Amino acid sequence: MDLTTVSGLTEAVQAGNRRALARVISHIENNTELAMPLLAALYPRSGRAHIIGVTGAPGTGKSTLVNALAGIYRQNDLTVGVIAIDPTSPFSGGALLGDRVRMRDLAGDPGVFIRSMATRGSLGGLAQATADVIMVLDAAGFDRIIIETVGVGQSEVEIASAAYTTVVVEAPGLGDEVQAIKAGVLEIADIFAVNKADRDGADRTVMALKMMLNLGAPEKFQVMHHGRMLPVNLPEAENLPQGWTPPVIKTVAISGEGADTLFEAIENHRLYLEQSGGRILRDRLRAATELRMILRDHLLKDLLARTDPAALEALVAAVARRELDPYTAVRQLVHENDG
Ligand SMILES: Nc1nc2c(ncn2[C@@H]2O[C@H](COP(=O)(O)OP(=O)(O)OP(=O)(O)O)[C@@H](O)[C@H]2O)c(=O)[nH]1
Ligand SMILES: [Mg+2]
Repeated sequence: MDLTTVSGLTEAVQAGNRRALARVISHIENNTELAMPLLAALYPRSGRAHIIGVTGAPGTGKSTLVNALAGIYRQNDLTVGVIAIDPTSPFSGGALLGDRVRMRDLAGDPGVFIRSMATRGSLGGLAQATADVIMVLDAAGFDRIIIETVGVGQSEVEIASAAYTTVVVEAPGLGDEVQAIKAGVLEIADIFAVNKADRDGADRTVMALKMMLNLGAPEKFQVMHHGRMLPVNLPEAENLPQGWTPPVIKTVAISGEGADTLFEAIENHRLYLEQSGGRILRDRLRAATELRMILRDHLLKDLLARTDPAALEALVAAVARRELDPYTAVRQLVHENDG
């Protein structure tokens, strides 16, 4: 197969060719001329994978947990793609994870594909590149795709919005749970994992989370899941059953304890989404998020390409000198480029 052409690469990716997969991802990350035709060719082949987001504060054990989860998926004959978005992730450094033996098993296993993506470039850029790589892994036939992100900032929420099931990882003694709720964790969590349950305080963290969930009318969050930042009108949202309360699961990622329960919870959530129509709603939300992301990027690039750099510079200077407010400056920019 010719791995230099769009059709050759597309075919090879679908046939499970690893080298082709790595090449396609490089094209996307480097935004080469082949990137867009490749994405266009692969998109219709995607849409089958279940996408799982794993997020939480630094050092809570996300990578170790993802590793344990991937092992369980393999035991269940399901293939797994892992995308780690974090420069400090052990996945990127090539360092071995907690369970060395299992990791070595995963490393040589064609049913697992691990890729890390650096948090470089603009926020929208990374979120978009991540969405593209997820789509490629999906088209390549991976049954489950796990994305690891750190924290719950806006960019992470954007990245996490690509997931159908979001697992928020907490660890005992790592910061104040109330703080985590403020950061918007309740809105995005479908499942909580309280990792490092071999340490003191895990039960307290579990109780605190359960209390928050009772206070927080979770069914409301479930319906608008990821949609809070996305004011789209979706009639489906009104007909959705509201039956999911995020389970709180204790895990010890280094030994794999509790990972099977987490696996079951994820699969239960997947079934819940399918049976309740939630998957269709999330597909609409994902499409809306992605369209907006690409549109924003496209319009900005397009406008900047048509703008005289000197004129832009003059506007920037005028705003800096307070002779012009930024809103008027933008209106001038947009109108000057009309027609
Ligand atoms: N005691 C204990 N340590 C754990 C557990 N899970 C992970 N660790 C350790 O915690 C440290 C961080 O684990 P990682 O898996 O790298 O955590 P992470 O959340 O991916 O970290 P970042 O990606 O840097 O945010 C490592 O030293 C792990 O061995 C656990 O269940 N119990
Ligand atoms: Mg990590």
